[in-house]
Amino acid sequence: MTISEDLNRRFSPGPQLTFGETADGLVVAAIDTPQASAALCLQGAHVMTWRPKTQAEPVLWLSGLAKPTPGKSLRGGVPVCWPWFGPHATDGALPAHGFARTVPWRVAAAGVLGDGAVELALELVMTASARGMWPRRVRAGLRLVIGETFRAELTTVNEDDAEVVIGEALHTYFRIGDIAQARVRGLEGCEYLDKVDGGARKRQDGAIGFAGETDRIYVDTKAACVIEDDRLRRRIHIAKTGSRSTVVWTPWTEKADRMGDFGPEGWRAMVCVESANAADNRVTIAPGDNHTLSVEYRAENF
Ligand code: TA6
Repeated sequence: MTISEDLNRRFSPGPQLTFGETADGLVVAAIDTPQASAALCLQGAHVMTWRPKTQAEPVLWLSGLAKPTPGKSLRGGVPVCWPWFGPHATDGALPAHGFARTVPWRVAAAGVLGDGAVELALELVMTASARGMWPRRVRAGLRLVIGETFRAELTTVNEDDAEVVIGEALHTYFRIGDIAQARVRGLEGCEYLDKVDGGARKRQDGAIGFAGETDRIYVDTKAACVIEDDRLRRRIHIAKTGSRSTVVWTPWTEKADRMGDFGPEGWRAMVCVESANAADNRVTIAPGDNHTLSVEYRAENF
C-alpha cells in the first residue's frame, strides 16, 4: 500500500479530501467541496491553492514554476515560516524563515465539518537535520479549516524544560489582478521596519500602495487587513489572532527576476500579506506552555 493509499484509508472522508503522491513521493492533498477547492503538499504543511467557488480566480497565488520538490519550499501559497522569521539571528548558514516549510508533516486528523468545510490537523515531523539546526523539545501543529473562508492555526508547544523564543509567519501569497492597481488597508499609523531602506523605522501614512519593491515588517499590530483589488474587483479580508507583526512584500520586477521562480511577470499578480511574530514581536513560550497564531481569509467581490 502506498503512503497516499494508507492516508486515504485512514483519513479521507470521501471525495471532499483525497491524498495522492508526486513522482518524487511527496504527498499532496486535494480538497473539493461545494464551497471551495484547494490543494496542499504535506511537506511543509504547504497550502498551495485555495479557490472559493464564489471566486473566478484563486485567492492564493502560486508561481507557474512551483513544483513540489523534496527539501525545497514552494513559491506561493502559504509557506509556514517557523521557528524563526527571515535570516537566522546568528547563523547565516541556516535556511531563511526556518525549516518548517521544507520538512515532512504528518496528518493527525481530518474530516468534514457541519458547514461542509474540510478540517485537517497536521504535525511537524522533527527530522534529524531540523533537530541539528534547533535542538529543542518543541512541537508545531497546523490546523486548517478550508471552505468558503480559509482558517489556519499554527500552534507551538514547548515541551522543553526552558523557555523558547520563536519567530513565525504564515507567509501568504495572495492572488491579485495587478499589483499597481491594488492596495492594503488596515495598517494606517502603524510603525514598520523598511527592509528596502536598511530596516529604517517608519510610520505608515494612509493605505499601502505599490510602485516598486516593498518589504515591510509592521510591528506591534493586531490589526486586520484588507487587500483592495481594482482589477479583479474584489477585497480579500485578512483577520488574525496571536500575531503582533504583519509583513507586506512585493519583490517587484528586478528582485523577482533575480529570484528566478516567479515565472513571467508573476510578481504582478501577487502580494504577500503575512501574519507573523517577527523582529520586536518574537514570542517567548515558557516550559509546558503553548502559543497559537491564527488567520482567517475571506474574499468579497464588489
Ligand atoms: O517576507 C518577505 C521576505 O522576507 C522577503 O525579504 C523575501 O526574502 C521573501 O520573504 C521570500 O523569502 P524566500 O526565502 O521564500 O525566498
